[in-house]
Amino acid sequence: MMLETARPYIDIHAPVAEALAAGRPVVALESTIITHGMPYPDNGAMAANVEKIISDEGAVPATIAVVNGRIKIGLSDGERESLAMTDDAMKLSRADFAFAVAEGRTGGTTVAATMIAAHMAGIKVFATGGIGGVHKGAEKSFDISADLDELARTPVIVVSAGAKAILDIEKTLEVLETRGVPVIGHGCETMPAFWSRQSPFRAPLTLDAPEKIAKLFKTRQALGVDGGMLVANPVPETDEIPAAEMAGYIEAAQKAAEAQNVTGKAVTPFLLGKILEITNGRSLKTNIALVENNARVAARVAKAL
Ligand code: PSU
Ligand code: MN
Repeated sequence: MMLETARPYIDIHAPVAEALAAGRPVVALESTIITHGMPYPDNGAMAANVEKIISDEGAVPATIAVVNGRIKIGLSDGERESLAMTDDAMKLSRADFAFAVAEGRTGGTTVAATMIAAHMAGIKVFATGGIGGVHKGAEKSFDISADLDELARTPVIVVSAGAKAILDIEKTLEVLETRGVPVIGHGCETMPAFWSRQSPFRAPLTLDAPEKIAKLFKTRQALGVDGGMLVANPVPETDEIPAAEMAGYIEAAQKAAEAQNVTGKAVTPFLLGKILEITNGRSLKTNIALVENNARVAARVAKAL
């Protein structure tokens, strides 16, 4: 499975290596959410908790990152905590993943880079918060996340809470359709919007059980239809911030980004930080709850595979 020439660059954490060798379920986790998505120490606590949820479900968690140029598939508690405290970590996507390896740098892997590394290691399921997508105003900025192209080409199931509501969800769904990515609402017919359970858009497909998601993945592979799948799993009701309320916070954050000329890969972290500030930390609580919820579903999908 693993490209022979990649092997010297990769460290697979022992419990993950054992599980993969024995064919037991493994769930990959991204690390940009740790390095750029949440403030310290909440980021470290979230990362530890999400790993625990996956273990409790009977799967093995593998948090993926690049540490001093080494591709890490699974981190020890110490490595994970130290990544959470690294304040100059890079944010790594397909474009700069190999740069960090070649230059011995440390970085959090986005959905795109985590999919690449998970696939290298033979991991098929990956839990995150929200994927990157088409930004509002993309017709001017051309800001479209590499996560969408990665979903089109790399055969990994990504369990998310939909696209972040700071994005243009409608355009994100259009690009995913064009690129041949199945978007599956988990138990919902409406596309969730990260902090909120509802967006104004229908989920293109709906499946209501992890077993069915696993079956779809296997069917695609059997048919030679390559690429990944996006599962959109709504945040639990008790933790959601309703879409109408979020809209105002998002607009304010967007205005601040424009006023401060924030562009490129700094946009997502800036908006997340701003929204956290505006909501007095409530958005962070929701973000943590939805990642935990996604980890649970991802572990069940991995078991069903
Ligand atoms: N979800 C979160 N927080 C984050 C991200 C997702 O709750 O920080 C990260 C993911 O790693 C995702 C990335 O892949 O943001 C997208 O960044 P961009 O739009 O620059 O591609
Ligand atoms: Mn971008």
